[in-house]
Amino acid sequence: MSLGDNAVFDSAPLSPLAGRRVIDPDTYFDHNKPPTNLEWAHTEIEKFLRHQAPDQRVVLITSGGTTVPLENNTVRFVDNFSAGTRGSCSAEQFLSLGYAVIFLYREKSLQPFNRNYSENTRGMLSYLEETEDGHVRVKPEWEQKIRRDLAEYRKYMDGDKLLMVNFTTLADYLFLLREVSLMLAPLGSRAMFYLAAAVSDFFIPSHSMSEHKIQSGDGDLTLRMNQVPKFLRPLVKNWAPACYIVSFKLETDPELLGPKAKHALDKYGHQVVVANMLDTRKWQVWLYTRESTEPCVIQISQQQLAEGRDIEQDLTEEISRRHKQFVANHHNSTQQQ
Ligand code: PAZ
Repeated sequence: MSLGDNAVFDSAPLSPLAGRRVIDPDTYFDHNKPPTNLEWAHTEIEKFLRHQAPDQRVVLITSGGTTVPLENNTVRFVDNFSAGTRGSCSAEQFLSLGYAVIFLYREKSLQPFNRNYSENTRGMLSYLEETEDGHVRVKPEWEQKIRRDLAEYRKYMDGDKLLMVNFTTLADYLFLLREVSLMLAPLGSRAMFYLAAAVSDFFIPSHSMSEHKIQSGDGDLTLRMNQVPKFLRPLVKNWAPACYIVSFKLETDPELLGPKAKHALDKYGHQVVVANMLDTRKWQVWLYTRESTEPCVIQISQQQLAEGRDIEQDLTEEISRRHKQFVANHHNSTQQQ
């Protein structure tokens, strides 16, 4: 790795996979800085959970992509494609299904209800116009839609049904995920994790990064990145073992998607893997569970897609139905004890 004179090289043990370095999750937290909003998030989540009824189902939705900084004083970072459509749209659907939603999202990615005004190439000003008497107002053709979205947004925010917490880097995300998980764990089966964020698989540990902007004077830049520890394992086994956990798997090679989704289920033992392909993710997903050898396909037609139907409507209904069953099974098994 050539990251300038300040770079310190990571000394984590080499895994049996040649050239790959695997760090355990605890070591990760010991060597990276928590985000500045961690304490704020803790306080807000505590308040949010206190306001929920005892039988309220709560879902943590993660959304958007994590960044991986290349410098401690970050000028450059590695990013990914995720816009936050899946997460923000699913948040709206889960709210309408009666869930309380903690929305952990990448700063500046799509947010529930607001997403309708930032997804396209228009800027905010294109929704506004100046009246003859010099006031600014929403263009009449947008008024009904904006009124509806605003009313929904206010209803859920003011009613303590939607809490939004943002992250930017991989480290922000992982610290916040652990924090929320530990706080949701006491809810047991009533809490769901819906992990739709696109989380980087590789990173540069903080102590191995250049402190300042990498200089171009040394010629080509070679990056060597560590493998991010698999956080699904401690999430399922230690942080929130009684909760309902839905992870997502994205691939571009169709041959890999099914085997990798099944492998994740076997390895981590959680409830559902939602598998999707990069280029068809807006109209086709597969649900893998340990109860069935064949995945459940959720699909909408091209026409429905063109007419503005979101696949998340069907996806969240199916997940919610399965979660309800999980809660009921858990209830029955505790009654019998
Ligand atoms: O955010 P988006 O709507 O553009 O994309 C959603 C998605 C493809 C990131 C999500 O459905 C997903 O698969 N998340 C997990 C990605 C992964 O395998 O890490």
